[in-house]
Amino acid sequence: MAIVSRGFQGRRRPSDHRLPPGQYETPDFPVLSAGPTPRVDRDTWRFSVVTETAERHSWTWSELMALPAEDRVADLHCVTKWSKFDTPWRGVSLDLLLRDIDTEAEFALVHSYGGYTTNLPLKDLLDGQAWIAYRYDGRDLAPEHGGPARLLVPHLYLWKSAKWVRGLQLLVQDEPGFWETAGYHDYGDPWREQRYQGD
Ligand SMILES: Nc1nc2c(c(=O)[nH]1)N[C@H]1C(S)=C(S)[C@@H](COP(=O)(O)O)O[C@H]1N2
Ligand SMILES: [Mo]
Repeated sequence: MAIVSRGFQGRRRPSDHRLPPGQYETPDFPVLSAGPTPRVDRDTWRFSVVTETAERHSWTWSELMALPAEDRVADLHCVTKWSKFDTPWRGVSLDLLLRDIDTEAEFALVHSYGGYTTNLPLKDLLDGQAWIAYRYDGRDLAPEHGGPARLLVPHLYLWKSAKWVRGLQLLVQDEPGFWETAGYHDYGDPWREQRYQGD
């Protein structure tokens, strides 16, 4: 929307302006999972994108590892009000994974091993805004934080960053995921404090 600062995506906010409304900063990295941590074997792991015409594109773990990775330092904002600054990740950009996919879809429903889902506009996964992240702070991503791989989409509340990510379902019409069905906001912009439906 017409909020002037939204135009300056690449520019770091001054540190006193890095905390979205209603958030507090923590040095911890809390674990928030709606169920048990699924055990995901790299040998059988797949990341799949299924389009609205049921066209499927899949990557094995070794295919993902063969793609160029990006290092990205991000501030994380959880809807339970903690924010963590300067978290260092490595992953593959969704721009790369979605590059050759032919779609008219405007929405994505993200699916995880274990059954978790979350929805977001497809455009929020593009233009250097989202990664399939598999390393954190120089190490393989720990299972409790979503290893072997999770979605990282740091400009939205962290519930959109699906842990144990398994794939994307591309949709012409938006469909709510797990927390969105339970009353959380469809989009979840921390800077507009979009915590719940109607915010
Ligand atoms: N698969 C899956 N992904 C998930 C969740 C979950 O329960 N299952 N919780 C979400 C929520 S609410 C948050 S705040 C973050 C927490 O990530 P962390 O445990 O690495 O801090 O993961 C998000 N991704
Ligand atoms: Mo969360």
